[in-house]
Amino acid sequence: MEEKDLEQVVRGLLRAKKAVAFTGAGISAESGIPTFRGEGGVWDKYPPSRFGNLLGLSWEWLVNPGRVKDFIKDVLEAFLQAQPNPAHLALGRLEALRILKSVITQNIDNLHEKGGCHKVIKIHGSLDRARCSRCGALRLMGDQGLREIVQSLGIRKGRRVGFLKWLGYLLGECESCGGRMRPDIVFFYEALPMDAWSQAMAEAQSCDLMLVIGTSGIVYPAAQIPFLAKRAGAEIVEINQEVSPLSRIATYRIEGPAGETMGKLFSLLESKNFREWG
Ligand code: BV8
Ligand code: ZN
Repeated sequence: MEEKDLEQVVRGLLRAKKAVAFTGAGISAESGIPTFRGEGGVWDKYPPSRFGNLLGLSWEWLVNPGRVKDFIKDVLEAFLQAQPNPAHLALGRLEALRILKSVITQNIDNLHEKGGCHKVIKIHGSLDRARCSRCGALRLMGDQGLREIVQSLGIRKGRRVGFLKWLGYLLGECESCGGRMRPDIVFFYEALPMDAWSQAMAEAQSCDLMLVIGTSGIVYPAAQIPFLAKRAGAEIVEINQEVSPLSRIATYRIEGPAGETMGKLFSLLESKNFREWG
């Protein structure tokens, strides 16, 4: 990671009227949440054809319920032990300085919020929320609620019911209409939540700098977001450990781990910021 690139990005951030961040699993990797692709990724152990969509999960549940429980337990335990890393904290500080106006994330963890960001647009949903399949009512489960689910995985003998019905037992009924609750996350082949998606597009089309951090830029429609920003004239700063399909539209590319890079970037900005503006 070249010092001069960092300087350029800091200048860009100080100049920007509206900086927005677009993040993927890579920003949470240093917090111990495995990414999806690449070495040791989630999809290595749990192929997305079976674990990334509801049909696949329902089939796996029929043939191998124990493996589905292991998948849910692994995902929940990684989520529960994770703490924000310097990248999440740097974004929280950039928001506090009113440089960063929002974070659009593909991640379903809550590390941006724990890192101090308030305007977090979660286009693939959130693991700590359940949603009613009938009326759409949301329920925040919090860490305690998720811990109880991990415990009940071990004791609840999943009667031979369908996967979604079993999930409904696990998550309890909707308080508003008694309907079946499901995780408020977007599986493959499911539509993204309209409100979050329209907010994300509006933010992308009105920013003049986008930090694109830790995403492989493979999953659509999410991967369109940086292209929308580019088309609207924004500078694109890609922070990633490797090249991605988004690299070709990057104004600046910083190759390195998000935590270390964003930590360095923020301390440079703080020194430059106060020096210039002090
Ligand atoms: C939809 C939630 C339609 C669940 C996720 C063929 C071509 C194009 C598209 C498609 C196609 N076939 C199907 C599709 C559509 C499909 C899709 O895009 N598939 C891809 C695989 C081709 N998309 C969908 O199905 C979407 N829905 O299209 O619906 C529709 C419309 C109307 C009505 C009905 C239906 C839904 C997509 C959402 C799926 N849900 N997750 C869960 O979490 O289990 S996707 C999953 O992958 C994650 O949520 C994540 O958002 C997404 C992308 O992954 P990344 O975040 O980028 O992570 P990844 O591991 O890939 O990469 C990590 C990156 O970080 C790497 O670049 C790595 O180098 C870097 N890195 C690692 N460590 C670090 C780091 N960088 C910095 N520092 C580090 N330390
Ligand atoms: Zn309901």
